[in-house]
Amino acid sequence: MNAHVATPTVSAFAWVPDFAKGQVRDLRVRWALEEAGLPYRTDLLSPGQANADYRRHQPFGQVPAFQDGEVDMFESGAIVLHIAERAPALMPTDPAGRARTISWMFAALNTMEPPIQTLGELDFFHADQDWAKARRPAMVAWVEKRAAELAQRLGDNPYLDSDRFTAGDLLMTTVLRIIDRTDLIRSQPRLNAYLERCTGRPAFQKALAAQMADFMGSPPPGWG
Ligand SMILES: N[C@@H](CCC(=O)N[C@@H](CS)C(=O)NCC(=O)O)C(=O)O
Repeated sequence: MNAHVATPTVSAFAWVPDFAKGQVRDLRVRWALEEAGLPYRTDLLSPGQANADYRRHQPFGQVPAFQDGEVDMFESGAIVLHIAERAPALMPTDPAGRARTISWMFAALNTMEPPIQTLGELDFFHADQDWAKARRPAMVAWVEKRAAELAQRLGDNPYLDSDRFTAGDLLMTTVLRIIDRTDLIRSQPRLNAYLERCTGRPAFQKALAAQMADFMGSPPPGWG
């Protein structure tokens, strides 16, 4: 990163319910910064603090938002791409390698995440409702199909781009973890080993510990 660029700031929540701890999407950005060896600071939002001022940075009131003195941006995938473009640890610099990395980043967010996130929402928020029970088998089948295809492509390679970890693995890992309470991913030996490999990286462990350590805020009324 250029010398003039300021210490990156990542927005995150000061408190979330237990099921979301370790899952909030600022984790992606923290992890990318750790892999890139870049120190950062966090801007912790209290519950309900996504006000008009914050929405100038994140129009939907979500986390993460990101500023580094050069850019002011939102969307975890876009932020990770911004970091990866400046960090060879996250993306090869040759055009073909860069294209492969970006393809996997979009595959994680645009092909794998929709069914996985939908299934996660069914299980986290609507599990007791009849419509969710009726919808779930089709979502499970969709996730299983994509997981099998991903495992097939991964083969015996350690990472999606063969033997090199990239921002594609970073995003894919965070997506696959969304449904870690099911065995849909972990029951695939290759995907289980892949997740263990990626989450075993020191940068991931550091990012996860930092997110957990930041959950110091008080729950909003009615949550605690
Ligand atoms: N596509 C966005 C999604 C961000 C997102 O869903 N953030 C969640 C936390 S993981 C959030 O802020 N939820 C609160 C809300 O949507 O109001 C991204 O990847 O940055």
